[in-house]
Amino acid sequence: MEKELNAKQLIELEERYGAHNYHPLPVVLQRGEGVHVWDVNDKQYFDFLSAYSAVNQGHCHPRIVEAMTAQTRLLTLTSRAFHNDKLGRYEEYATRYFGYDKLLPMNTGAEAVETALKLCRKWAYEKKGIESGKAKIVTCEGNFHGRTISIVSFSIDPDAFDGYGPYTPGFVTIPYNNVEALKALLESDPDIAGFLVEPIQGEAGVFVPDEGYLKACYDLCKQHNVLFIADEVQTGIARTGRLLACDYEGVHPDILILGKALSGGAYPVSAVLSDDAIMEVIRPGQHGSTFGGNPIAACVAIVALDVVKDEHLAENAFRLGQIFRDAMNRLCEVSTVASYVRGRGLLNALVINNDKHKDLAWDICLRLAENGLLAKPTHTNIIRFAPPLVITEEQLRQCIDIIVKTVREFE
Ligand code: IF1
Repeated sequence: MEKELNAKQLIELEERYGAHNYHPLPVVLQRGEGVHVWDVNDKQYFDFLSAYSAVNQGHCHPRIVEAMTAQTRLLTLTSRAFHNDKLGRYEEYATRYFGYDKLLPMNTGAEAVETALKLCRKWAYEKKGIESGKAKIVTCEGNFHGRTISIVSFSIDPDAFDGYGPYTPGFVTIPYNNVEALKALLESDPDIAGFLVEPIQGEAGVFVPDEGYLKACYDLCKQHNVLFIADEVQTGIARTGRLLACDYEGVHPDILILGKALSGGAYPVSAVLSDDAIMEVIRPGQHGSTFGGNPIAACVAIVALDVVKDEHLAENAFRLGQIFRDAMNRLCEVSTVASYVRGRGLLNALVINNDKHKDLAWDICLRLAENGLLAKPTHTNIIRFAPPLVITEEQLRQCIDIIVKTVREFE
C-alpha cells in the first residue's frame, strides 16, 4: 500500500520532481463527481473551472466511465496501421452530429489546430492555386489556440511565445472583433488561405464579439475563397448555450476544430471536421498520430456527445448562464471589487478591479476555495467561471451566494 501523503507533501513532490510550468492553486484533488471535486482532506468543492471546459458533462460521468472502462478491457490501441471496429462508427456519428462529410481524429486541441492549419495550407496550394509556400492564415490578436511552436508563433502574449523562436512564418494577425480589418486584408492580399478564429476568446478573458461579427467574417471568407476555421475547443460542445458558439450566428465553419469536452474530460480526444472538397487534400501517409482514432477515444466521444443531447446541456447552459450573469451584474452594481461580467451560456468571466491590489483576483480565488468553490484567474484580474453544464439551478444559486459572499469580504 502506498504511503499516505498529505496535501503539503504531495505539492512538495510536484515542486521537487515536476517541471514548474504551472502555478496551481494550493488545492490537491483526489475525486470528482458531477459538479463536485474533493481534495485529499475530503473537502468538497464546486468545480467552476471544469478543466477549462473539458468536463462539460460533469466529472466521471457514469456513462462515459462505463464506455471507457469496457473498451479498455477489449482493445486500447492498434495505431492506424490497421482498422478497429469503433473508429468508423464514431466518424459516422460525429460527422452526422455536426453536419460534415469527414472527421480527422487527433488527441489534443493543439494537435487539432495544427491539423487544421496543415489542411488549410494544403487546400490553398492544391485547390485555391496559391503558389507553394506562400499561403497565409489570418489569426486574431488575443488568440489562444494551444502551445506548439507554430501556434505560439502567432500569439501576441509574450508568456506564450517569448524564448521559443525562431517562429513559424505564414500568419497575419488582425484585431479581434474587427470586420473591417479582415475585409481590408482579404481585398489586398490574394495569398490568404484561411481565417482562424475563436467564436469567443476564452483565455483572453471571455471576450464575446459583437453580434454579427462571425457571420460577417464568414461572408467575407466566402467572397474571397478563404477558409473560415473555427476553434471551438473551448466554446464548443454546449459550453456557450448552443452546441457550437458559431450556431448563435448560423455560421457553419469550413473547418471545425473540437477538443476538451469531446471526451467529457475522460480522455484526450480532439477532431477536425470538414467536407470532402477540403479533407481530400490529405492523402494516406500525409498526416496522422499514434493515438489518433484509437478505439477508446471513439467510444468515449460517442457517449460524451450523446450525453450532451440526452441531458440537454446546451439548453441548461443557456438558461443558467442568464441567471448567473444577472446575479453577477447585480453584484457589480454595488461592488467596488467586481467591475463587470461577460460571457455566454456557462462560459463567463468576472472582471475584478485590482487597482488597489494587483493580486486581488488570485486572493479572491484562494478565499473562494476556502468557501468551497474552485475558480482561477486568467490575465491577473479576470476570474473565469465555467462549471460543468450538468449543474442544477439550485446548485448554481448556491454558488452565486458563495461568489457574492466571498467578493463582498474584499470590499
Ligand atoms: C494550458 C484556456 C489556456 C483552447 C483553445 C486550443 C486549445 C485550447 C480555444 C489547445 C486550450 C487550455 C490549455 C491550458 C489551459 C487552457 C486555456 F484557454 F482554456 F484557458 F491555456 F488559455 N484552442 N486551452 O482554449 O488545446 O492542446 O490544451 O488540448 O495550456 O494551460 P490543448
